[in-house]
Amino acid sequence: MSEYETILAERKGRVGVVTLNRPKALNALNSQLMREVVAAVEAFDADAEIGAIVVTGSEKAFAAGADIKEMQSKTFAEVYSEDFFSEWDRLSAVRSPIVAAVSGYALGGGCELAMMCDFIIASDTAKFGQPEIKLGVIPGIGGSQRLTRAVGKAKAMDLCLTGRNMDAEEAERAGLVARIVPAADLLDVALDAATTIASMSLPIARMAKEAVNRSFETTLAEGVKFERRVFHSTFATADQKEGMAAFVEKRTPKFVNG
Ligand code: CO8
Repeated sequence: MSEYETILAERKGRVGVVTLNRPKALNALNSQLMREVVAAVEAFDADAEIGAIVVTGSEKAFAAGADIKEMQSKTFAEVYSEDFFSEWDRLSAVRSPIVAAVSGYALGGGCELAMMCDFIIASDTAKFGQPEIKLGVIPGIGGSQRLTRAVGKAKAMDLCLTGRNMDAEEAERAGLVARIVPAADLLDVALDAATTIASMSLPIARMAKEAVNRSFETTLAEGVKFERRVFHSTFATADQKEGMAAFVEKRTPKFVNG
């Protein structure tokens, strides 16, 4: 897909891989990159052959934040009228599971982009932070909300108020990161995880994602009720019959995504 200039988008089997590609700016997230990431991820989401998506950057930087040079001279009226950065919200509406493979810097908008994905696999070199305060702004792509939900108030306040970074170990201990792997293995491990997800029934994987995400938006009792109704609805699919038959018959299931 050569229509993109700031990212690479390629298929690896049933996985769509989006690689941020502005190496000279450490993958800083300018408007063009934002539009291209959203377009590529949405295109993979709409593609029946794709069962999961990986978003990644370079070894040195997943993304060093929103593009400071692009933002520097904007006025309040401009950012307010454009609803600057609101396009990123479209990633939250993507139904396919998205894995973030993070190496090096994931700062500011970079950390926020990683948190918009469904889970983060980090290399042992990864560094996460919300350093916006050092620039005289605050997180603007959901960092103050998603980081707090991921790691709790104490650490979110620490990071947002001091602007310090946390390394991969600290991020994993705090619950931001699902797994840490050696930098050289990062993409392989992320692709492996995404390929495993893509081998499941696509609608059932989407239901699992929807159910987990619901926990952030509702009470426990309502969330459990929602989960149970979705669980019940899995029994209307051929893939539930196939998955359980395959277990009983001691064979690998052949899901039909229906
Ligand atoms: N924006 C633009 N350019 C950047 C950015 C960035 N976020 N980060 C790095 N670059 C550029 C540098 O300017 C430099 O370009 P040049 O060679 O032309 O000078 C190039 O990338 C390489 O960077 P460094 O030379 O600085 O590389 P180092 O290895 O020395 O340092 C760091 C790496 C520590 C990551 C450093 O680059 C850095 O601190 N970057 C900025 C990190 C940051 O503050 N990120 C938060 C940005 S703000 C944000 O994300 C959300 C704002 C929300 C606003 C909401 C509005 C509605």
